[in-house]
Amino acid sequence: MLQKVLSEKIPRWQKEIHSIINEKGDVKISEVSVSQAYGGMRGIKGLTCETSSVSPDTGLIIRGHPLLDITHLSPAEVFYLLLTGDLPNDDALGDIQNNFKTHQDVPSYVWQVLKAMPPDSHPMTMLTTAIQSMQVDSLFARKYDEGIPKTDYWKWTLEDGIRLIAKLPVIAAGIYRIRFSKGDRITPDNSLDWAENFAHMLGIEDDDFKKLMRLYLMLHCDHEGGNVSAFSSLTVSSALSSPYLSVASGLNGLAGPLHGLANQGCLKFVLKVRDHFDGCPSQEKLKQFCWDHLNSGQVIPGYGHAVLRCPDPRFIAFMAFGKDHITDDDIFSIVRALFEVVPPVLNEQGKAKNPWPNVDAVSGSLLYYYGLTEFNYYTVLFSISRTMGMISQMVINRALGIPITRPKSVTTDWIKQNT
Ligand code: CMX
Repeated sequence: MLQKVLSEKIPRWQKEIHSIINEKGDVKISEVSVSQAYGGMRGIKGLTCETSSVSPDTGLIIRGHPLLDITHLSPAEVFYLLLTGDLPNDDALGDIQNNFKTHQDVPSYVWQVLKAMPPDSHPMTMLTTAIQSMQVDSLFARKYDEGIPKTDYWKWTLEDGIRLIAKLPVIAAGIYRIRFSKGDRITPDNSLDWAENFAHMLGIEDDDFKKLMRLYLMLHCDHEGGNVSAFSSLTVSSALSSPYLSVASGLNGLAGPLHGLANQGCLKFVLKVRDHFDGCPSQEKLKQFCWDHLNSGQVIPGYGHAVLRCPDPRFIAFMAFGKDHITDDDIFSIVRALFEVVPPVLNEQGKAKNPWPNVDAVSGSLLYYYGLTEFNYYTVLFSISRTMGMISQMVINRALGIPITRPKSVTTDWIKQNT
């Protein structure tokens, strides 16, 4: 059904973009300064992304919907929204959910690969290795070799994408049970939806945790096109690498401590506070602790952002969940206290352009509360969700015929001679 809906929409999108390029192709939308060339290309408008945008003042907007207006959507609904721009009706939603169930079986070689890895492998390394190993089953790669026309690339990208997304909760839960010696893998329960099933396969049978998983796997789904994981995945995908290789590349970027791994770093920081003070300290003591941390040359994980200039709406949504469900918990109390203390400290320090919390400042504390205490696993959850955004962006870019990514670099000598 998704194929049919997209087959109707794509020609319209292609037509619109062709006429925009014809009419406005020479209009400048950005200029590049020397400091931007040396500064991670921050702020340069140099690519398009149809699935979502991030406004400095309000944060994530998915297909025109500000995030906080749509936190009730399930991950499957948000995947449909990312891809098509519309909310699914019951039939379309049922179709996606069926697809996720039909394709959830994980090939046995994936488990062999995972079990052969060193036992102390990082769960993110295990995840991207598992995903890469499935390249062998890529329909896109096979069809490409058979010589399908360019106009059909998106269809096989979508087919691979759905298969990958369907399997991810099973693979990720399997990684959790293997890596942390939790016993046998738990078989999926097909009466549950994609997110609830993930909670079940982890072995955490709490109804509120299942609710949290629906929210968690919805909130992390996408964050426009220029962040490290989206852009890495986009670049690799633009070479027509399969969705398996492209998603693995993006997730390897997400595994960096300044990006998705910050949720692990953040919980570690919170635990350090708890252990240091044997509980939640006063704001005055917490302030000093933050200053000591900054003065030792480290960043405060979970705070700051390259684009946002406000508290991240994903942070707000998780905080609301925590306030509704958690009472009397040191970890969550420290997270709340940090929200009071850190922004003024970062403002006083005067370096960070955005002193506000991002999603990673709170997400781990909720997982910890429900017993998911292995914090080096947290970015795996982020990855399951973010794969929906990467696949959606990939399908659309291939449908629109966006060519291979190739910005131009210059040498410092060139800058000296030409500026
Ligand atoms: N604590 C301390 N210093 C910080 C800071 C923080 N949380 N955030 C930014 N700064 C510092 C930067 O390190 C930089 O210092 P230098 O000039 O000494 O290099 C200075 O402030 C300016 O940085 P910026 O322009 O405000 O931020 P960037 O766009 O360069 O980087 C980010 C953004 C997220 C990498 C940065 O804020 C950071 O390191 N935050 C902590 C890690 C984190 O939470 N990452 C998760 C982001 C969300 C995600 O992708 O999942």
